[in-house]
Amino acid sequence: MVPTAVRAPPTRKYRAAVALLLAAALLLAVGLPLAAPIARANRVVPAIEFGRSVAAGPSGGIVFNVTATDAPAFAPAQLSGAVAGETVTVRLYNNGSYAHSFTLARQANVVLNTSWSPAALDGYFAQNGSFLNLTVAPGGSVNGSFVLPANASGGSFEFVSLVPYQFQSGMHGTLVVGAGAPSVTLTDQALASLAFEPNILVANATGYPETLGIQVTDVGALIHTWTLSALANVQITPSNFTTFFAQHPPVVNLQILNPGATYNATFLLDGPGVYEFICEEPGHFQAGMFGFLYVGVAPPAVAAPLSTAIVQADVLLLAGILVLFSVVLALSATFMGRFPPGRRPRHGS
Ligand SMILES: [Cu+2]
Repeated sequence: MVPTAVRAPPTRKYRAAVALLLAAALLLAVGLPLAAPIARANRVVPAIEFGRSVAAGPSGGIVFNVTATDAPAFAPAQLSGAVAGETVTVRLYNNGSYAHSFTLARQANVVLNTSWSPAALDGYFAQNGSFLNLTVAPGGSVNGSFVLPANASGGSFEFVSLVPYQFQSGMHGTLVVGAGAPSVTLTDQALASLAFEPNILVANATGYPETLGIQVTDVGALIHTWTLSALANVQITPSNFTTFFAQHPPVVNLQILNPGATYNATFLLDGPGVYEFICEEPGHFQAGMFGFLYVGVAPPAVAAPLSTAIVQADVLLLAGILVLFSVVLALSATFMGRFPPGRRPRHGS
């Protein structure tokens, strides 16, 4: 089967093949250099710094998110993780249709008697004072802070609702002050580029619940928050985080209000997993201000949803497909050229 005369193959297909090859070359020449900086910007910074027993500053401290319900009850009813000397902030949410109060006794290790009348309960607080006395309207939220005295270490402090008959019906809880400092204090930075660095934090917990510390320095010029999800292994998004945190109050919500300053918080996690943290300032999460805290589980080995390898592989794959098409076209053009042109189906001009 040696062809004696080969009919000239259709040049249109060769032209298409050459065009595809040029497109592939262009894609490689432009796409690969573009992919590198994109990937660099999205890389996960694996540098994790561990510190020990960082004292909470006056601007930091621990934040407890407490929901008052019409049960009536406090959720959670047990608050722990705070240490003596630190600033305690309570963010009180009311998801019911009655007013509630969060009134925290100053006396350690005193259990108030639920058979007391509302007047007797009021009388107790009038006499002994309270660390905090917040009242929250239906559907509302309110914040309050106080500093735990040094002698509070290891103590239990009861909090109640002073709205008549709510305490008597079970609306009370306990703030347990830890004896020590966090086992691990993680450090993070809020950057001017609207990112946290590192955005992967790792804590090797020894047992649960585990007390951890976070230290965030604002190295940019804007205000931020460092807001940590209370739920492990749940990914939150810029579109759902407001709803999510309304339903699941964050375990830490540091308000980073002074550029250049460092903020601390101590918090408690109930179990291992990956906890997402974000900045709640409008637009910041969307711009990339989020990260993940790995507690008792291994952090991603090579990580990054957009690594150099993945982006460049996309470019290479696309170029490869173009080359393949051009080869097929060229081959078919050569092959088809051996048949009378009349046999080829004709497509539009
Ligand atoms: Cu921010």
